[in-house]
Order: sequence, then structure tokens, then C-alpha cells
Amino acid sequence: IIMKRNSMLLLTTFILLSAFSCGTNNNKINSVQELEKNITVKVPQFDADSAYKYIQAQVDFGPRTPNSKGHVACGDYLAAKLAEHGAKVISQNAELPAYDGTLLKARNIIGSFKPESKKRIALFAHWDTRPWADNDPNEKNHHTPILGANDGASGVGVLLEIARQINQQQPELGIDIIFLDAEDYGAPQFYTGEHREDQWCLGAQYWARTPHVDGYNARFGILLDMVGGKDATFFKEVYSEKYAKGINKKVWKKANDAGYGRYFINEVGGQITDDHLFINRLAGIPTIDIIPNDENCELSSFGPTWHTVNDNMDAIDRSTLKAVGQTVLEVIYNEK
Ligand code: AHN
Ligand code: ZN
Repeated sequence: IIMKRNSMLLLTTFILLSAFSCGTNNNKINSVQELEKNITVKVPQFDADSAYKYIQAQVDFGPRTPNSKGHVACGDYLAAKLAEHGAKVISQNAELPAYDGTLLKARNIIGSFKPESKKRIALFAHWDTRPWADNDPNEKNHHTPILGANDGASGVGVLLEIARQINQQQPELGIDIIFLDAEDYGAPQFYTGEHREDQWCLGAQYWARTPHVDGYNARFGILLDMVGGKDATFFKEVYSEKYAKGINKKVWKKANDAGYGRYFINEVGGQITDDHLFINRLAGIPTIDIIPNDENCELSSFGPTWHTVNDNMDAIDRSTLKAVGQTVLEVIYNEK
């Protein structure tokens, strides 16, 4: 897709000025082409089949709950994939205490493109999966770990496909792809003790207090969470609106211009405690959350498979991956 950036006006002015200057015709044409190159940007085509395969690969490790074998193996896979796509990879390992005192061996995995550039965009997704299907309609499943095809693997799969695209054609800004750990270990619904928001998003809290690079900053951040559900609808989330209203506006505009208005609803939805909240509060990087808001689902506002044993590959729809992935590409390639 060829995006005309700002100034048809500028181009018109240039052509008019050129017409009155005394260069050769050929020069004029070359100069116009030069200028056109500066005001147009070619945005790559997001490949939803490729993203789907990255989701499948993660699900094939089984549940990726912290302190499990599947978690360790999947972490190595993600770091290797980012490196394969040309990113500079940094892993942060930390032992983070969970709500019940369990020490989680957590790993945030960061892949950086143009690491030397000061102009940056941060893209986030959590890669761990929940140890309990505590929202399953069948109580027998409440202690079963979920596969997290949507809740975990989908955001990561979209970002791995974006990494693959960046490796083929670099956008102007430096991009950091940040896979956060231990997002989904918040106290289960069946836990009778205290429930607090800071029991969630442990990897994000760690990263926001201790970024992978000293003094790290980014122009803005985008968090992807559960971006693969069939017929998902994404509303502007309340904390995102509070901390990064302009980024919400930019993203929803790009989505609608690209033809994904049936997924990106231009209205404010719910308020969600998610990784972006801590990134906004603790790191001060204006960061939005792209997360579903399903008003018609009685089981969960995040869609029918949220924290159930049905969060498997059947829950993933390529059209939703395409809508989200293409939108994020439109945003990052149009940043100057
Ligand atoms: C709460 O349920 C408090 N926040 C949702 C964050 C989340 C869980 N994202 C994925 N799983
Ligand atoms: Zn979850």
C-alpha cells in the first residue's frame, strides 16, 4: 500500500517552483521523483499464515507456565527466532515472587532493530501462559494449565512476523520487540486470599523498573494481547486513553484507513490491568493495549476462550491476525 504522507501541497509547491526554475526537464522529473520518494512509504504486507505458524510453534511446546520445561524451551525458541530475523537479542532473567510466594524464574526477551537509533518504538506481548483454566465453565478444568494460543502466543506470533518483515525492509525508526514474561500468574479466581493488580504483569513491572538498556526510552509503545480471536473487536482501552490518547487515535485511524474498521471500533471500551499499565506508570512510555472487548460474550469480555481449556489453535483466526499485524505495520512504517 502506498501511503501519501502529509503534503500533496508540498509536492504541488515543488512542481510549481520547478516549472519556474531553469533546470533541464530531466532534472525536474528526477527531483520530483526524489521528493515523492520522501513523502511516500511502502508498507510491507503482513503474512497471516506466517504469524499463524509462529503461534502453532509456541503451542507445540505445551503450556508455557513459568518454572515448566515448556516455558524454558519456548523462551529459547523465541530468542533464536528474533536473532534469526536480524534483531540484537537481550534476555533479562529474574526470580519474581508470585502472589503466593512462589519464585518464578522469569525471562523477558528483547529483540532490537537499529539499536543505535535514538528514535524508537516499543512493541510488547506477554509470552507466558496461565497455569490455571480458572474461567473454564467446567470446574474440573480450573487447575489445568491453558495452552494460550490466543492468550500468549497470538501477540508473540504477530510480533515475530513483524520482526521477519523488518528484517526484509527496515522502517525509519528503531524497533524493539519485547516479549514479557509472568504476565498471567495473577491469583486464580478460586484463591480465597487477597487479589491485587500487582500480582499480574510481573515481567512488565520488572522491565519497566529495570529496562534492558540504561536510560531506555521510546516515542511510544503498543502492547498486543489476545489478538487472534475470531471476530474479535478492539475498543480503545481506558488506561491507554488516559496515558497515550494520541497513540490510540493514530492506531485506530490507520486501522480504519486500511479497511479493518470491523475489528477496530472507534469507541472507548473497558479498563484493563495489563502490562501497558505498569509500562505507563513505571517507565513513563506512552503505551496502548490492543486487547479484545467482546460485549456479547457472557463467559468473558475477552472472548469465549479466555482462561479456559479451549484457548487452543481452534481459537485462532488468521483474519484477525492480519487486521492487527497490518495495522501495526502501517503505524510503524509511517513514523519518521
Ligand atoms: C486481569 O484479568 C486483571 N487482567 C487481564 C490481563 C490479562 C490476563 N491478559 C491476558 N491474561
Ligand atoms: Zn490471561
